[in-house]
Order: sequence, then C-alpha cells, then structure tokens
Amino acid sequence: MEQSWWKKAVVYQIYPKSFNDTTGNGVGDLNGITEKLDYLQKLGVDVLWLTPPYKSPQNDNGYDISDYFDIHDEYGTMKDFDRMLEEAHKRGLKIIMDIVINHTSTEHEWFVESRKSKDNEYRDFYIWKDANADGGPPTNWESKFGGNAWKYDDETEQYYLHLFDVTQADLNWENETLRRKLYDMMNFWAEKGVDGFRLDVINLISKDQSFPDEDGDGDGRKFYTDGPKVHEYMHEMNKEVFSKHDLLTVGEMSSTTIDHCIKYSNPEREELSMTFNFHHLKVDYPNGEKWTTADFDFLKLKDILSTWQIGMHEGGGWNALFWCNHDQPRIVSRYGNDKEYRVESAKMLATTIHMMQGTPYIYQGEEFGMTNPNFTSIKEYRDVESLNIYKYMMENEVPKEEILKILNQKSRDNSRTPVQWSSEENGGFTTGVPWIPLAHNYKEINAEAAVADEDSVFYYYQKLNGLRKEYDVITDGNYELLLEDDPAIFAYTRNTDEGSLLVVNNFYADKAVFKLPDDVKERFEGYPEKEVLIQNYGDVNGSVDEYELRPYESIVFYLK
Ligand code: TEU
Repeated sequence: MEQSWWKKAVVYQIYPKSFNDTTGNGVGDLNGITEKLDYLQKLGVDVLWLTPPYKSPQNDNGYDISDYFDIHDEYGTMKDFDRMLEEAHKRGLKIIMDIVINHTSTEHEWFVESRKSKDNEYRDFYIWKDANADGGPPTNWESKFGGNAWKYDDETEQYYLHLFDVTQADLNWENETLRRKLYDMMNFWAEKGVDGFRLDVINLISKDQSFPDEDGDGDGRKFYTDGPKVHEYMHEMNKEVFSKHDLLTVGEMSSTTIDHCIKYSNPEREELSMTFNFHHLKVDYPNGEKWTTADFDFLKLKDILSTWQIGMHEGGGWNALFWCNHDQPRIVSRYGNDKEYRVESAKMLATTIHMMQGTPYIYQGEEFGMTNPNFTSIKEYRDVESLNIYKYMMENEVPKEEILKILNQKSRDNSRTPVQWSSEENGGFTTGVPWIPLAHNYKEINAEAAVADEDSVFYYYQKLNGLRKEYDVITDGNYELLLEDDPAIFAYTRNTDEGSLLVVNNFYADKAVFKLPDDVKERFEGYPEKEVLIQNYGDVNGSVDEYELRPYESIVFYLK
C-alpha cells in the first residue's frame, strides 16, 4: 500500500494572532502569513497548521468560534484567506485548519437561539440540564479553566455545560442534525482546497449521558474523555468528510491512552491520520499539578516517549511529534537551557523528537530557538487560563511573587508572544502596539539573525526536515530505548532491515560518557558503513561504541 504523504511531512504551526501584522493594529493577520511563505518554504516544512482564524469574540483567542464560515475581522477577509491558500499551494505548502467542534462561542447563532427557550429548534445542539437536588450545578465536574463546568442561565432556568471557558458552550454530539451541520462545514473548507484538519479536543465530544457526579477527587474528566461513542463519531466523520479528500487529520487528545490513540489512528479503522497526546509534557507537573514550579522528571520523560513510540508502532498508530504549541511553554526554556546553551539545547531537543516515528510539528519561533518571555507583571499576561489561575491563587493568599514565578514557567502566554522576525522595534512583528508584549531578547534572538547564521537553529531544523524525506528508517524503523536508567543521556535506536539510526542526546550541561550496550554493539558490527547524519557540535568527539558527550550534545549515526 502506498505510504500516506503526511508520514514524511513536517508541519509548522502558526498562531495567526502572534505571527506577523501587516496593518499596524498590533495583531497578526492572514496577509502577514502570505508575506512569510518564502521563509517557511526555505525552512523546508510541508504543511502549515493555522489555529482558528474564524470569526470569534477572542475570549480564548479564536477557540471560541462564533462563525465557522468567515474570518475574524482583525485577521483579514476570506479573500485574504483564499490568496494565502493559493500562494501556499504555489510553493508546495499545504494548509490544515484548526477545527473546534467540541464547543462553540456563546455568541454563535446556534447558542443564541438555543438559550431562547427549551423548545427552540437549536436547544438540543448544546447540553442543558436542570439543577441538581440541592439546587446547584447538575454535576460537580470542573472546567479546565477553573471553577465548575456548568453555567446557570436565567432565561430558561437551566445550566449549560462548558468544559472550558464559560463563553465556550459544549455541543451535544448525540444530536445527529448538529453532527451533519458540522460535517457540512468541514466539507466547505475541504472543497475550498485546504489539505486537512487539526481537531481541537476531539476526544472530549462524547459524554456519559447519565452525567454522574465525580465521587473521587477527580474533576469529572473520566465521564467525557475518550467517551462512549467517540470512535463511532470519528468513523462517521471519516466517512462523511475525510474519505472524500486526501487529507491530513490530526486529533488533539486530552488525557488519552495509547489504546485509544491506536484506535484513532490505525488506518484500518478509518478514523484519523494521527494523534497528539500530552503525557510527555506533564513530567514537570508534580502529582499531576500544573500550577507549581518544578524541574522536569527526565527518566519519566524517556519512559513516556519510549512507551508511546513502541506502543503506537506495534499497534499501527501514528504519532504527532511535538514539544511546543500555543498552549505550552517554549521547550528550550522548559526542558533545555535558554541561557548559555540555548542553541545547543534547542538543536538537541529537536533531534530527540525528529528522529522518532511520527509526523513532527514545529511551532512558530521554535525553528530559531525563541524562549519564554519571563514577564514580571500580571499586566503582561493575556490568556484566560493565566488570568483565572492568578485570580484563584490571589484569593487563596498565594504570594504574588510566587504566582508570577509559576506563570513564568507554566502559562500558555509563554508561547503566544509575537514572532521575533528582526532586531527592529517590536521584532518586526508590528508597526503598532503588539496585543501582547514581546520577549525582551528579540534584538539578539530573531529569524533574520538566524537565517544569516549558517550554524543557527534554523538551518539545523532545515536539515532535520530534509533527512525525513531521504531516510526511510526515520519513518519506518522500529524503536529501542538504550540506557533507560541513565540520568542524563537519552539514547535510542531506530531499525529496519536496510539500516539503523543511533540517536544519542545529552539533556544536561555536565559532560556524559555514552557506551554502546554489548548486545547492540554486536548487532551493529554487521554494518560496514557508519556515518554521522546530524550533530549539534562541529566535530565528532568519539565513536558509535563510546562517545564523550559535551553539554547538551546531540549526534545521530546512520549505520548500514
Ligand atoms: O486545548 C485543550 C487543552 O487540553 C489545553 O487547553 C489544556 O487543557 C489547557 O492548556 C489547560 O492546561 C485546546 C486548545 O489547544 C486550547 O488553546 C483551547 O484553549 C482549548 O482546547 C479549548 O478550545
């Protein structure tokens, strides 16, 4: 069977609001993306993922959609979208759209109608329930943005469910008429020529219809995560939309499992192409608690990434590989060293996931090592999640300095500062006042400087993007973790009958000596040729059998 095109593709995620502003209103726009297509083509990516550009009140920066068929005013017009799509396709760049269909904005016409009366024709598009026996919310489920997940509506004296912000009302996927309207909307975008979809929290759409209370200390997620009909809905969506076009479809799977992700992404099941999971980005959440300052657990990180590599390979699933996105802090500040080893550690982190099995995703600015902004005041923060947690912690008398330290490490704003294009004012992002402040290091860390420096992180990503197309072992090989208990080295092999990769990464600033385990050494002796595929230092400091790793050193050997 011919291999799907997206198995050798690399995806670049664009958060339009912070990408490039061409009007001077301080907000990025679609024409700003069109202006940077040559840069993205030079980087060697294949697909651009746009986070929601649709009409939205922007309470959650576009993940609260009020009209799926039109473009948010600040981002431009549908004409601008069509031109961007055409110019991208001219350069061989595909576009995938972020589709948010677990919920809509409460300003969406469906919700405006739904809340008017209990017998309105749109009432059942959302999840409305009476108060519980005590007159309170129907269940004790918690919103992921803090507080209870139900909002009382005086108009019809019922509560509606919102797993996220109170202005993001959950859709009732049990309603077939609603599902068909959503498929029609997706076919509208597919028929426009987009090349796929990223499906926002798509594994939350099927709720346990008995709506039970959480009886433990959980937040209710077990009653709607990978829910009872979720695979039925995915298969139906595949039949009604995906099967009619050659699309890349990737599901964002919150708190999911390998077994479900095999089901979502094994092609025999005709659901999705691939899945995002987040377990590797919670190893700095002690006891699962995000809102703390904590070092990451390196051994747990190796274990989780390896378990998913092996499990999905064996199950015929396909991973979306990533460190960064618009919800996560910048990885070079989180698991790397954004001070004296920013370049080395950014390259090492990139190698770690780009040599794995799956489709890699690069988040805007990651390609030249952008860092967290280290804001010093709550006034610089914009994200509803950050502002809610700040308010909650202040109400619980957590010292302001402590809250700011936590936000510095964990907030989603970390990845939402404007792309630093040059050392000009506002990093060349806007001639106006940016909607959110830039990181202060934009004069030194910017795309222009990176493109002018042949040893920059930019050209390292460019090389990684090319290797995937050249070496089948990267897409097809099995995965084997080496030295699993080593406290600093993340080493693994990828293997096919034709050849093997040996990937060796030092995750820390101390030197570390890598020694190839005897059983692997024996196997590798059968390969006469050994070449260095990519490395982040200028010279080779050892051999396949034994290698002295310098701070954050990464090296990949190809053996055949
Ligand atoms: O994210 C869902 C999600 O799981 C994260 O938002 C996470 O719950 C949050 O960061 C708390 O740690 C998707 C989008 O990527 C996100 O930007 C939206 O805010 C969210 O869904 C609601 O649409």
